[in-house]
Amino acid sequence: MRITSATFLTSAPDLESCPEPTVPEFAFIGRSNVGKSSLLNMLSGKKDLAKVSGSPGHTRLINYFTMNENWRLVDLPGYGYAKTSKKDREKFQGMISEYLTERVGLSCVFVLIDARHTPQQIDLEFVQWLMEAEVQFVLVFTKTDKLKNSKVEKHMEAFGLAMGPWCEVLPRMFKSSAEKGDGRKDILEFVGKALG
Ligand SMILES: Nc1nc2c(ncn2[C@@H]2O[C@H](COP(=O)(O)OP(=O)(O)OP(=O)(O)O)[C@@H](O)[C@H]2O)c(=O)[nH]1
Ligand SMILES: [Mg+2]
Repeated sequence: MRITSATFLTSAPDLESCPEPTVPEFAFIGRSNVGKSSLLNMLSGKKDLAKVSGSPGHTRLINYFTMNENWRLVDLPGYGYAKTSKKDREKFQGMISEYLTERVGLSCVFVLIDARHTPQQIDLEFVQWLMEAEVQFVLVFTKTDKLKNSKVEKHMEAFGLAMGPWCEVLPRMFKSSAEKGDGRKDILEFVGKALG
C-alpha cells in the first residue's frame, strides 16, 4: 500500500471522546518508549507527525491519525511507565482496556515489543490479557537496527515459546526499525489486506 496522505485527526482522553468510527482503525500499543510514535511516523512517511520523545510516558491520550482518508492509525499511551502514580496507572489501564474491548471499528492491535530484550513479563501479561479478551492483535518487534538479526530472531522465537502455554496459534510477528524503515512494506501490506 502506498501512503498518499497522513494527517493528525484528534486526541481523545477516553473511549467516549473518540471520533465517529466511520473507517477501520489500527492501534499501536506497548511499553512506554518502545517506539510507537516513531513507527507511526515511519509508516506515514512523515517524521514529525506523532511526537517522539526521549523521556518515556509522554503519550497520555488516544491520538488519532487519518491515513489515505480511508483508515486510521491510533497511538495509545504506553503501559508500564514506573514513574506514574498508582491512581493514574489504574485510570489509564481502565481507559485502555475499555478502548481495546469496546471500540467499534478497531480492526487490529499492533503490540510493539522491544526486540533488544528477552521476553518481558509485562509484555507477556498484556498479550495474554488480549487473548483472553479476544482482541485481534499482531506483534511488532521494534528497534531492530540496534542489534544483530540473529539476536532479534532469537528474542522473537523466545517470545513465541513463552506464549506457548496459553496460545495455540501464534500471532503474526513483524520486525521493524523506525531508523531504517525496515518492516514498513510488510506492515502496510498487512493493513492493506485487512482493509480488503
Ligand atoms: N534506533 C532506534 N531508535 C528508536 C526506534 N524507534 C524508536 N526509537 C527511539 O526510542 C525513543 C522512544 O520512541 P517513541 O517513538 O517516542 O516511543 P513511544 O513508544 O511512542 O513512547 P511513549 O509515547 O512515551 O509511550 C526515541 O528516542 C526514539 O528515537 C528504532 O526503530 N530504532
Ligand atoms: Mg509515543
